[in-house]
Amino acid sequence: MAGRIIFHIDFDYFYAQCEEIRRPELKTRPVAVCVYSDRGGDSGAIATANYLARKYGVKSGMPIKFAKKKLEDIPESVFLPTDFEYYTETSENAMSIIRNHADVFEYVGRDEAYLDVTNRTEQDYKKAAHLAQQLKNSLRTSMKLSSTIGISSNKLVSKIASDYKKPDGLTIVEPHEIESFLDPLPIRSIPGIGKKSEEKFSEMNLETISQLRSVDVFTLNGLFGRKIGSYIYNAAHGIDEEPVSPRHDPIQYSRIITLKQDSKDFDFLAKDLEKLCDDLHGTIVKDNILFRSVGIQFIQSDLSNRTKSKTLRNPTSSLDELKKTVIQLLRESLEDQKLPIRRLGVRVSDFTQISGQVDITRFF
Ligand code: DGT
Ligand code: CA
Ligand code: CA
Repeated sequence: MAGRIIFHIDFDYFYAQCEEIRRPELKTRPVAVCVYSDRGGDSGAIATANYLARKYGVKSGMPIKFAKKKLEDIPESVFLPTDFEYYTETSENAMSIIRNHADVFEYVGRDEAYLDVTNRTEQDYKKAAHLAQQLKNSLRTSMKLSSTIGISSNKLVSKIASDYKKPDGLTIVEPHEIESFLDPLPIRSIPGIGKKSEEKFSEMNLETISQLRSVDVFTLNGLFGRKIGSYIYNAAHGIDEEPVSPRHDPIQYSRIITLKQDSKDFDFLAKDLEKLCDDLHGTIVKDNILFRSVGIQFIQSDLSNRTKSKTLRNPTSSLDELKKTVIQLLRESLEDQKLPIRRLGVRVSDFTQISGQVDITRFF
C-alpha cells in the first residue's frame, strides 16, 4: 500500500454552521445548538456551538444551563433546538459534491468522510493540495459551507491533521513529516484515546506523542491488551494500513428538498421532482448501479410523512424511466392529497451493481 494519498474532511461546527447558512445574520452572534431533554425547561446538552460561542467557553456535551451562564452577559447570543432533518439534507448535498472528488469515498458520519485520491493526484502532494483547495472552494461557493481537510498517506494521520487547524483549515503532512508532525501533539489527539487512557499515560509521565513513541509495544500490550496496545504503538509511529473502503451513507440514493412554499400543485411539484431526479441520477451513473424500486416522499405541512413507491419490471439506470415513474407516483399521490407539502423527496432502491469493485449490499 505504498504511496497512498488520503483526505479526511470534516465540516466546521457543523450543526451550528447549518443554522448560520440558513440565517446568515447569526454569523456575528454566538450560536449554540441544543438537544433539549424531555424534562422541559433548559434541561439537556449542547450539541455544538459556533466559534464565537466557543470563545466564551461553550462546548459540545455541556449542560444547556452552564452554556447559558457562560453567555449570560451576551444578549445577542442564540440557543436553538436541533433540526436533524435539515442537517442531514445539508450533509447529503455536501457529500454528493465530495464524492465527485474521490477515487474511493468512505462516509463516516454526517459531517465527515475519507477520500482516497491516490490515482487522481498521481501520488503528488502538490496536486493533492490543489484538489483539496478546489473541494473546499466548491463547498463554499455552492453551499456556503466551510470545512477542514487533513492530507497524508493514511487515514489515521489525515484524521489527526484535519483536527490540527480549524475552522477552514488545510493541513498537509507528507510521509517524511509524519513523525515531526505528531511529536508535539498531546497523546489525546490519537483517535480513540480518551480521558481514561490519557490519565494512565499521564501517571507514567507521558504527555506527548513523541514521549509515547519511546514506549515499546510489549508495555503497551500489557497495559491495554494486544489489539489496542498495537493500535496505540502504530498510531504513535503514524502507521495505519486501513484502506479507505467504499461506504456510502444509507440515504445516499435519495434526495430531499424543502419547497420554496408549501404546495400541492402538480406543475410546481413536478418541476422540483425532475430536478431531484437529475441530481440523483448523477450519483446513480457515477456508482454504476441499477435500481428497481422508485419512491417519492412528502413531508406535509404538519410535518407528517407520506411515501409512495413502485417496483419496476426490470432493473434500470435510465433517467427517463426514473422521471416517468416519479411523475406517475406524484400524479397518483396528489389525487387524495389533503395537506399541502412542505418537503419533497425521491429515492431509488433495490439495487444491482452493473460491474466494478463495489459490493452494493455492504452499504445497507
Ligand atoms: P468542529 O470542531 O468545528 O468540527 O465542530 P463540530 O461541531 O463539527 O464537531 P464534531 O465534528 O466533533 O461533531 C459534529 C457534529 O456532531 C456536531 O456539529 C454536533 C454533533 N456532536 C458533537 N459532539 C456532540 C455531543 O457531545 N453531544 C451531541 N448531542 N452532539 C454532538
Ligand atoms: Ca466537524
Ligand atoms: Ca466530525
